[in-house]
Amino acid sequence: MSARIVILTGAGISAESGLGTFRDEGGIWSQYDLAEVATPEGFAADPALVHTFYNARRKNAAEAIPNAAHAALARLEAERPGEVLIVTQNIDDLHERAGSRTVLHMHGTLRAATCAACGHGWDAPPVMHAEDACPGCGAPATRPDIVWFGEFPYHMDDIWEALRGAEVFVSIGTSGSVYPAAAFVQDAARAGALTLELNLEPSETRSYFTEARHGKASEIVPAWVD
Ligand code: BJW
Repeated sequence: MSARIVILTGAGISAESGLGTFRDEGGIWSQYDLAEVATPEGFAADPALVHTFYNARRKNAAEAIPNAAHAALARLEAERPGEVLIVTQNIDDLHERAGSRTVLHMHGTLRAATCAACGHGWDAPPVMHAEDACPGCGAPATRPDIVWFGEFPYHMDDIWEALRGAEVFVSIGTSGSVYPAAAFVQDAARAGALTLELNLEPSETRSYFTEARHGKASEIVPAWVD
């Protein structure tokens, strides 16, 4: 996959749409134990708890509305067809609902379900339960199609190929604390790309970027695009 501009987004781009970030004060990981809700071991131990967590997040995401930052990225792609790739760590669909077409969800999506027994995939209903049978093999092993800690993120070959060919790499609304996404800036820089961080505050990986602008995504992303 190739694109002149590769854009990595994280929870911060959806914060002003009302979806919580993970590591900010009062964030998701201050309310939930990530080992219980975002690991395969946590799911095996208490699938009902994990479904309750993601059912609530699916409902919040469905009610959220894309903000000016999502809209600006959709505009950028419309103005430069074929040149823009969004790689998102987010499991919401706000990029798509803002009009972005080329989006890779490296940590999965709330819109999909998968079977922990056979790997069959299907569209997630609004509410999922641990005892729901998989439409493929019939096992009561349905799970949200989300990449948890210790699992291999999706689309990695396409992402690494795009990073190798990118002229510009932009990271928006991510703390830079989860790998492999946190290393993308170094991958892109090694390939010769200009690198730009757009975030509320300097991220963990700030020192690897050639340029940074700090502020709310709804302000700094449109300012960069326009
Ligand atoms: C605003 C704003 C506004 C706020 N405007 N900005 C030791 C060392 C290195 C790595 C490891 C290690 N031990 C284990 C690992 C690997 C592990 C990892 O990285 N752990 C770290 C904690 C150290 N990673 C994995 O296990 C991954 N898989 C993997 O590595 O496979 C092997 C592999 C190796 C090599 C290559 C390829 C593969 C899988 C990671 C799965 C992450 N899953 C989660 C949960 C599931 C999805 C979900 O439920 O939503 O994904 S964790 C959570 O963190 C979620 C996010 O996508 C992810 C990143 O968070 P994000 O988006 O950065 O959010 P925050 O809250 O951290 O930051 C928000 C930022 O926005 C802040 O900076 C704010 O300032 C800013 N902000 N408001 C602009 N209005």
